[in-house]
Amino acid sequence: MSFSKSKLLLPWTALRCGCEMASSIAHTPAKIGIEVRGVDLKSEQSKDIIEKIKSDVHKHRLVIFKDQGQISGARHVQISEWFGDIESTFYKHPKSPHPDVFRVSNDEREGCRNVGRTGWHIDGSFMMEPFNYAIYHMVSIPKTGATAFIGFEELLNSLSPERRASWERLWMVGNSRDVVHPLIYSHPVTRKPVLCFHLGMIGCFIWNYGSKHQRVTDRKETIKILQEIHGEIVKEDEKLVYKHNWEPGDFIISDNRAVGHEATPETQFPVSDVGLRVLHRTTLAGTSKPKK
Ligand SMILES: O=C(O)CCC(=O)C(=O)O
Ligand SMILES: [Fe+2]
Repeated sequence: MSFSKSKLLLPWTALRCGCEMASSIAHTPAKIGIEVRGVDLKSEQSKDIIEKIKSDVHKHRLVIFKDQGQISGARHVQISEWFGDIESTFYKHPKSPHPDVFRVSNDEREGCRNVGRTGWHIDGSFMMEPFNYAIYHMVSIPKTGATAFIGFEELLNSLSPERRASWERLWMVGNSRDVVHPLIYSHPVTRKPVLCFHLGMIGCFIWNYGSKHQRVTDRKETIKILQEIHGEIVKEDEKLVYKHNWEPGDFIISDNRAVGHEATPETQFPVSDVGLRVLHRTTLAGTSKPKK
């Protein structure tokens, strides 16, 4: 995988305030996310660096820190707290290093299996206030087992005007709780249009929610719309998709509301074939209900 150098080298270097470690930033191929080298998240960071990281997370949607070695559960939680309050809704696996760290694996003795495998999603789409950020660190790297991401800006820009107009009229209803969210809404920080969905956890859609033309989709139409969304994400040989192939020491901060993601099938390949996969993840409590 090759990365083109971006022109963003300077701010990071400058913010290091003369530190001997060279920082560099490069864009990922699908143009979502940046790779950052030369920042050691294990050590304390200045307020300026933390603010720079936060603004880059909103600007680039994924900030991929390279060469971080093994970050402990406690440190993962500390870094996460830069972004707000952690909210942990998941099953606590006995091997989790911290109660606020979700441990995902291809071996059920090591972590929760089949996470993120039921469809493209944002984390917490079924909550009143979906998670603001998701923060990932792979602590045991398998030979294969990428996490796939899609930038919502790119996805929305790629739609035909007709499709965009029809999605603007859709609201999603979660299948387990009575949560209704607009499929397309405005990101509260960047004000850019983004999507809210979980293709495996939507019970139905409502057309023109709240208007007198409101209509709930039946199962058949629901499936058709889910397939339509999936088809737009993976169209043209997945040209909009960024597949992150994990390398040792990767630590990713994502703007959960600005990107969709899915665990690829390879994430569940057996340990005997691909080696042990263990991913640590935290999620940051949402602070607003999606609204148009
Ligand atoms: O295992 C992965 O690559 C991602 C799983 C997922 O969707 C999540 O942790 O939120
Ligand atoms: Fe997820």
